[in-house]
Amino acid sequence: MLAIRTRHRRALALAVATLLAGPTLAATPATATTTDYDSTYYKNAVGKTGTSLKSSLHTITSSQTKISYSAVWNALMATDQDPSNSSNVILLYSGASRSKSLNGGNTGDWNREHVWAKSHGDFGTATGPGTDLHHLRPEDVQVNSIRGNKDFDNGGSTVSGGGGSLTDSDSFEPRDAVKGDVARMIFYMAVRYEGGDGWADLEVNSSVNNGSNPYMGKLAVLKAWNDEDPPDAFEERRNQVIYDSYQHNRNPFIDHPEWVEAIW
Ligand SMILES: [Ca+2]
Ligand SMILES: [Ca+2]
Ligand SMILES: [Ca+2]
Repeated sequence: MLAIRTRHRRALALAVATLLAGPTLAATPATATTTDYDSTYYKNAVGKTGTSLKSSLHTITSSQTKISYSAVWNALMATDQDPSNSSNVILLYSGASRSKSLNGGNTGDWNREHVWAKSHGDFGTATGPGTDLHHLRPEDVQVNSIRGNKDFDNGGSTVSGGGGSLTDSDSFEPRDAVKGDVARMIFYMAVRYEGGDGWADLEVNSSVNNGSNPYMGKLAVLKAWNDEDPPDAFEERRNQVIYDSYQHNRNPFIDHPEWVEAIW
């Protein structure tokens, strides 16, 4: 279903681009599509499903440059820059645009949110999963604190300053516009970290209250969010900046959201 919808979206974008460009440029899409990587970066994964696809994507994404936790500050200023104000970043859950210079730990500052809560697998902020930009986002200090290490699920009451996010005692539901972003970050972590590199094997499960176990829930909810909120230009640009300028690896589920269903 999603694959069909994604193809429709791309086909529509191409049709519009062709109309705008006129007949002389009809043979050349105006913008690159993520599928450009299928014959290169994803060459060994294309056509596979299930554990075979997961294994291929693990190998592909494990070839990466790792950065320090202190370097994450400047990286987030680039990856999450407000498209309409280059002095600001967009905060993940709240959706607010805030000055890059307000990075820190005080009220009104933004800090480095681990979307895969760092206590789930206890990886901390040493160079590794705790500094992997594919799941790190700028977030308001207080909203980040409210999310804490909760698993993801639907429901709860409104989070103050959370842009429409909801929470209850055991789970957090981000605003609609980033539900898919959150899901694809979680699925990236599950594929990237398989326990063979000195870190815990991170996996998605169907629970909340996962605590310090290396799991994140809930699988069915995250799958639905991936479907409801497909990748947009902000998320795709972010993936490209991480690939080009920092880690030189990609989040496969931003390029191929249908691979979520193919694996899980
Ligand atoms: Ca709950
Ligand atoms: Ca989104
Ligand atoms: Ca894993």
